[in-house]
Amino acid sequence: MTSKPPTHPVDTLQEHEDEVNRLKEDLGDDNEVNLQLPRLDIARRDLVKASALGAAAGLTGLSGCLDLLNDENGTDRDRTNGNGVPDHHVPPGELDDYYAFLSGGHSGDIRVYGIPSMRQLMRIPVFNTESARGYGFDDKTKAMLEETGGYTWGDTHHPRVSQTNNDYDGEYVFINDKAHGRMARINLKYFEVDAIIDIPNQEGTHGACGRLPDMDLVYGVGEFRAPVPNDGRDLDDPAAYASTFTAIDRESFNIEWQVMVDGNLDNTDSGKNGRWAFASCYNSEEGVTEPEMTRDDLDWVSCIDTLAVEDAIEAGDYEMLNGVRVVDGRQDSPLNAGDNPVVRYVPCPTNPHGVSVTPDGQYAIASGKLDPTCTIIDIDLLDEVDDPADAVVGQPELGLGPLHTAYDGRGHAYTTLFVDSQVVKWDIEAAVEAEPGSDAPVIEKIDVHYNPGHLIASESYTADPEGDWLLVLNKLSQDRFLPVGPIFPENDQLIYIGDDEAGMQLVKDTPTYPEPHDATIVSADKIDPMPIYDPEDVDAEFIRPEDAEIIREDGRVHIKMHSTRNQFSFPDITVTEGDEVTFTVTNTETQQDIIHSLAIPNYDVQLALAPQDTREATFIADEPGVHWMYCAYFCSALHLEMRSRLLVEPA
Ligand code: RUQ
Ligand code: CUA
Ligand code: CA
Repeated sequence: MTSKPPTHPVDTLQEHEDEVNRLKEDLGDDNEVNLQLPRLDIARRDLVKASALGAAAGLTGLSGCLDLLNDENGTDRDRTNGNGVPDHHVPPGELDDYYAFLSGGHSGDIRVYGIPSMRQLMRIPVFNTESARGYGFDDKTKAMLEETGGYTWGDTHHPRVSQTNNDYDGEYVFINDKAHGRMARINLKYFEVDAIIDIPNQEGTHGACGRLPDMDLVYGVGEFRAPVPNDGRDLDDPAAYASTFTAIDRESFNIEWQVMVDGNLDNTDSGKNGRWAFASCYNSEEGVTEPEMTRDDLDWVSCIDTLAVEDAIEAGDYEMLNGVRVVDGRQDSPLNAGDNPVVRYVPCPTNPHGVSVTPDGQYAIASGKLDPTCTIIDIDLLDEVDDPADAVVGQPELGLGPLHTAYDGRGHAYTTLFVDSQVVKWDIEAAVEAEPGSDAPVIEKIDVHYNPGHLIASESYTADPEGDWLLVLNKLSQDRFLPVGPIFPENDQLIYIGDDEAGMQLVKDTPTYPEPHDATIVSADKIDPMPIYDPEDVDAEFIRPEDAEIIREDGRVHIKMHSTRNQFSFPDITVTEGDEVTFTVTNTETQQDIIHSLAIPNYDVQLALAPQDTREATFIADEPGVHWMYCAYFCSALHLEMRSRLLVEPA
């Protein structure tokens, strides 16, 4: 029952003509429509017109054809106007060069932007519910949220796109939930969450990344120290708390192992060759109050030797806690005594925050936050030095409040300065050569508005960043936008970094709903989403028009139906008060972008159905009366008429 969307503009036009004619026939108009477009030689303008005509008649679906004619997609477009001035304009009808995936913070979602236009293309609900996409309203997504804690929100921070051979493979986005210690996986085939795991033995899953080069493991790190397991023991004994570093299998999404560490874990990144993972620790003091957590001049970066961890597991040197193999990586663990410690604690001033690995895999750079420096760790030295402090090979002074660092692939690092409200561009090798505390490696600084937390450059997390755009996620936006009350939008700013001579150029302010904490920018040609569903990928029964039926059995009613322009299978459905009602609904459309929904007022049901998708909703019919079920997606001229009655008879 799967049928592919039309792939040729002419076929699509023919289909439109036919459908317009059918519709006109239905309406008693017998003047034939002829869209009169020359075969194989279609001007784009005409296609757009034809699309508008189709839309007026309630028929759409030409966007795929426009793609065929728009060969400017991809990242080869010259983004300067010849004078080195960046051109971030993406005219109507043209597509962006990059996807950006931004976290939504305590909105619990992920936002998809086009770069460089900064247009918001989509929001992907993850830990929140979202009626527009029916997420958390159908049985499957409801159960997924229910089984991972039943919370209605989360705090997404660090979206990472899956990689193969140190390059984005466009398959998944992994995203943490700092609030509830969860990790989710978004499948980029459909731009929707396909797995969530509630991580045991870990509170406040903050940093996230995956083991490179192939992201066979996804890492989530625990920011909040707590008793392990957190079951009521050691309530007020902070010395007995711990943080864990968690490794999750990319495909099965089961937890492979955890490492218990001293201090806490904040942000994380992976070395490029799979062995080392890095996590910043701002609470080496193991305090529970701010004065305690900022007491010492030095904290550290926890460098986890993931191969040594796996050796320890192989040798049986682990404890089973809540069903997870936990390796002891604390400083006094016997596993850290020999030549092959599982965790090396590299000292770093003070309360470091972001940590990220350079594209060449040579250095892990931790941003000082309360110290004006970044700390550069030479990854190869971790294996060689006796004292982990000797792996530090540079400590440039950058400015006040360094938080996160991104890369352009030309040897430069870009670090946000939260307190200075600036981004600083600096030379990595120059910083390795310079004396610690020298500001000589600084190339330039640019003001941003205001207080930048996070930043990311195009393809910065790969071995080969593009080095053209830098996205800076600012916390404050006062005076940049029309006031909208005391809760301000935030301000995501786009900076062109593709011209080292001209320097960094701020090109765009973009108000953002609170509140992104990180992003990943991926070349558009590395992501290839499905235009419609493949029913093979949907684990619910596909209901063709002729399959429609209502099955009644012991107080249960199962309604199997389809939806298409402009009706559901049944004009009305009668059930009895108290029945357990299940709807299985397929959108049998084959044209892309024709989405229907099944909204059932008074029962809190709103299923969003893309073409060839099937969703299910189950509820107890406990409110007698007439309930008008309708399609909430404006799908055609007869969209308002696309409704039917749920009649609930009093018991
Ligand atoms: S981190 S505190 Cu997840 Cu810079 Cu936002
Ligand atoms: Cu289908 Cu509106
Ligand atoms: Ca500290």
